[in-house]
Amino acid sequence: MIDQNRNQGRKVIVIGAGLVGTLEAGCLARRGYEVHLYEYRGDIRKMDHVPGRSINLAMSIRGLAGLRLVGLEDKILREHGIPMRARMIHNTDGTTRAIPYNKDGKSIYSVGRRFVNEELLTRAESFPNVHFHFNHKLISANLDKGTATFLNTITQEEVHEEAELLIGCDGAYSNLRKQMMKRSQFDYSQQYIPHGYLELCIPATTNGEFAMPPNYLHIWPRGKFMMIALPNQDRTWTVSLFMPFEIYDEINTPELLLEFFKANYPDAIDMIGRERLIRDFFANKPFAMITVKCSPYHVGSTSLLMGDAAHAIVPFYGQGMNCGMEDCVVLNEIMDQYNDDLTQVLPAYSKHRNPDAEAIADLAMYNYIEMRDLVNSKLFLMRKKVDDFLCFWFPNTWIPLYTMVTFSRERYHLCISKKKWQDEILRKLLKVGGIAGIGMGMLFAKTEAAHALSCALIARLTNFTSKTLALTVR
Ligand code: FAD
Ligand code: EGU
Repeated sequence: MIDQNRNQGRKVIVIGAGLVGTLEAGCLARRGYEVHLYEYRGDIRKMDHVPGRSINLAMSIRGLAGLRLVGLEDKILREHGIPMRARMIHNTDGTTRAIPYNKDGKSIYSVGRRFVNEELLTRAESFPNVHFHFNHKLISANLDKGTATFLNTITQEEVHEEAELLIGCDGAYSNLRKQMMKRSQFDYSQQYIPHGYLELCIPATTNGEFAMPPNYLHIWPRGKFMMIALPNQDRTWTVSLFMPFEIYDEINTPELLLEFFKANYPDAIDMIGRERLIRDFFANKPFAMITVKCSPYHVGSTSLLMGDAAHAIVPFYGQGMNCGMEDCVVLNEIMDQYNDDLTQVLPAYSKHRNPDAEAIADLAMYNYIEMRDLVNSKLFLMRKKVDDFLCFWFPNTWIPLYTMVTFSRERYHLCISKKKWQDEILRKLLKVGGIAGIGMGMLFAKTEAAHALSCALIARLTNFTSKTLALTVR
C-alpha cells in the first residue's frame, strides 16, 4: 500500500487535463504529491459542446490498467464501455463478414472520449491534494528550475509558477516539448502522413436502435481510403473516414460526394442519410495525423513528457490513449522502485519507456501502410488462420501480433521482436517446401479429417522448431 503522507508537500505541476494528464494527476495524488493541474480549455464538465477530435476511442487492456490505478476501470467499462468482440468488414458489394478479436472471447471497448475525460477529472478532483487551474495556457517554462508561465485566457494575465516537477501531458503539439527542443542532446522527429480524417455520424434508426450490429468495430477497407465506425452509448455511430488530403479537395460538390460514396461505401449512404452526409462532410475540414518521436522524455529531476506530448502516433492500431495511460502505470512502478527519488525515477522512466513508445509508433505506421492489404481480406484471413492455428498448438509461444498489442501488456518493443521471430519460423517452414504448402492448404480445408491430418503434418514439421519454442516458453 502507498503511504499517503510520504510525498506530502512535494509540488508537481501537470500541464494538460486530457486523458493522460488527468490520470497522472490522480496517480500522483494517491502517492501524496501536491498536484496542480493546468489546462488550456475550460472545465469540459461544464461545457455544452467540446471542440476537438475523435468522439470515441477503442480502449483495451493497457488503458484499463491505467484506469485501475485510480479505481476507475470497472466504472468506465460498466457505465461507458461498449464491448466490440470482432471487426465487421464491409465489402463494396454490401456484404459483411465478422472476424473475432480473440479466441477466448475477449473484447475491446468503445468509449466516449468526453465520458472518460470527465470521469478522470471527477476522480482527480476527489483528492484534496489536487488543484485545478482551467483556462491556463502554458506559454513558457524553465525546465531546469521547474518554473512555468501560464496565460490566464480569461483575464489575459500571466501567471508564474514553480514546482519540484513539471509534467507535460499537453498533447501532440506540446508546448513543454517545444521548450525541450531548445536544449542540446534532445532528439526529435515528426512525420505527417498524406491522409486526413473526417468524422461523420450514423444516427440511431427511427425506432431508436443501432443501425448496425453494435458489438463490432466496423471497417470499410478500400485501399487508398478507409472508413471505420465505433458505437456510441446513444446508439449512434461515429464514422471516421481516412483519405489522402488531395482526394478531399477533389470531392468538392454534393454530386461528387454521393458518387464517391456510391462507388466505395454504398451501404453507408442510407445509414448516414444523404442530407446529413452532405452537410457533415462539407461542414468539417479533415484533420491531419502526425507521428512524433523524441528522446529523452525528461530534463534532470524537474521535467517530464507523457502521453501524446512524448509520443504521438497515427491511430491505425487504436493504441494512442492506451499507450499514454500505460505511461502512467510504468511511471508509477518506477516511482515505487526508486522510492520517489526523482533524480533516479525520471532517467529510468525515459530509458524504459522510449523503446516501447517508438515501437508502437512504428507498428501503427506499419498498419497505416498495411491497411491496404485488408482490402484483400483473403490474405488477411489467411495469415490470421495460420496465426490462429499455431496459437492453438503453441498457446504460450505463438501469440499473434495484434493479440500481444491489444490483449496483453507485453512491452511493445518485445511485440515486434517476437513477431519477427514468428516470421522467421514461418519463412523456414515454407522453405521446407511443398509438404508444408500442402499442410497449409489443408488448414483451409473444411473436413475434420483434413484438419486433423494437417495438424499432425504441421506438428511434425514444426518439431524441429519446437525445441526452440520450448526454450522460449516462460
Ligand atoms: P490529449 O488528449 O490531446 O490532451 C492534451 C490536453 O492538453 C488537452 O486537454 C489540451 O487542451 C491541453 N493542452 C494543450 N496545449 C496546452 C497548453 N499549452 N497549456 C495547457 N494545456 C494544454 N487512442 C486509442 O487508444 N484508441 C483509439 O481508438 C484512438 N483513436 C484515435 C482516433 C483518432 C482519429 C485520433 C487522432 C487519435 C486516436 N487515439 C486513439 C489517440 C488518442 O486520442 C490520444 O493518444 C490521446 O488523446 C492522448 O492523450 P493526451 O492526454 O496525451 O493528449
Ligand atoms: C483506427 C481509427 C482494424 C480507431 C487496424 C484493425 C483504429 C481504431 C486494426 C480509430 C483496422 C486497423 C486494431 C484493434 C484498432 C482491427 C488492430 C484502429 C481502433 C490491426 C477512432 N485496430 N483500431 N488492428 O484489427 O489491432 O480491427 O479511430 F482498420 S482496434 Cl487500421 Cl484491436
